[in-house]
Amino acid sequence: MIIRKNPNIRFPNPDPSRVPPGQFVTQQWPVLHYGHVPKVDLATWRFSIWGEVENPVSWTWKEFQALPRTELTVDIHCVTKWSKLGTVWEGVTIDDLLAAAGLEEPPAPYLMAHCDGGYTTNLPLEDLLGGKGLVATRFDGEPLAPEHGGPARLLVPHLYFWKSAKWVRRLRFMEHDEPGFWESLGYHIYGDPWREQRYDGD
Ligand SMILES: Nc1nc2c(c(=O)[nH]1)N[C@H]1C(S)=C(S)[C@@H](COP(=O)(O)O)O[C@H]1N2
Ligand SMILES: [Mo]
Repeated sequence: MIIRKNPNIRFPNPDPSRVPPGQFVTQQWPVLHYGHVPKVDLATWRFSIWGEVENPVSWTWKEFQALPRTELTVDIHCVTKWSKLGTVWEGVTIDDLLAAAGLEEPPAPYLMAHCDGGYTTNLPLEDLLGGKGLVATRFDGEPLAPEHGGPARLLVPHLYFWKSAKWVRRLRFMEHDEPGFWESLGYHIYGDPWREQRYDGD
């Protein structure tokens, strides 16, 4: 028997209404990132909200586990053209995070996600509210694997997957949009897969 690890295996009969233009469906889960998988020590791990907020807040791993948790089943779409349907995640919604931080009003319209290892990606806050964004710590009922961003990654499934920052540690609120890592290197500032916003100018 041949075990195929190739993410490019195509599955011919996905529901076409769930597959954005130019994407193919895979049942594999490719591991893609710039640089190395960081070593993360949960004893010193903190998750923080800072930037344009009155009172920056941070949670220890234990405190973070005590926040309200949400399960989300979603399709994910990578700009390298693979899509994976029906992925099951668990974590803390950005709504619940902001509420736990005592922020009743959205503090600023944009934010930058900062990760262990230095990766960044920018997002309008609007795209994370209303249950659309999660700080995910579990996948398929298991702790999120380090190569997929564990202990915690951002999950913003309606945008290309580079916006779903692995090893996320800080959300920095900003008055004005700024490009993150890939956005500074020619990728689209917003990244809507349904409008094929892959590169700057798309
Ligand atoms: N910290 C960090 N997060 C990251 C990246 C990265 O390089 N560093 N790459 C992004 C890109 S381009 C993709 S496609 C997805 C891949 O996630 P996966 O390895 O879980 O499939 O992670 C995103 N999040
Ligand atoms: Mo990507």
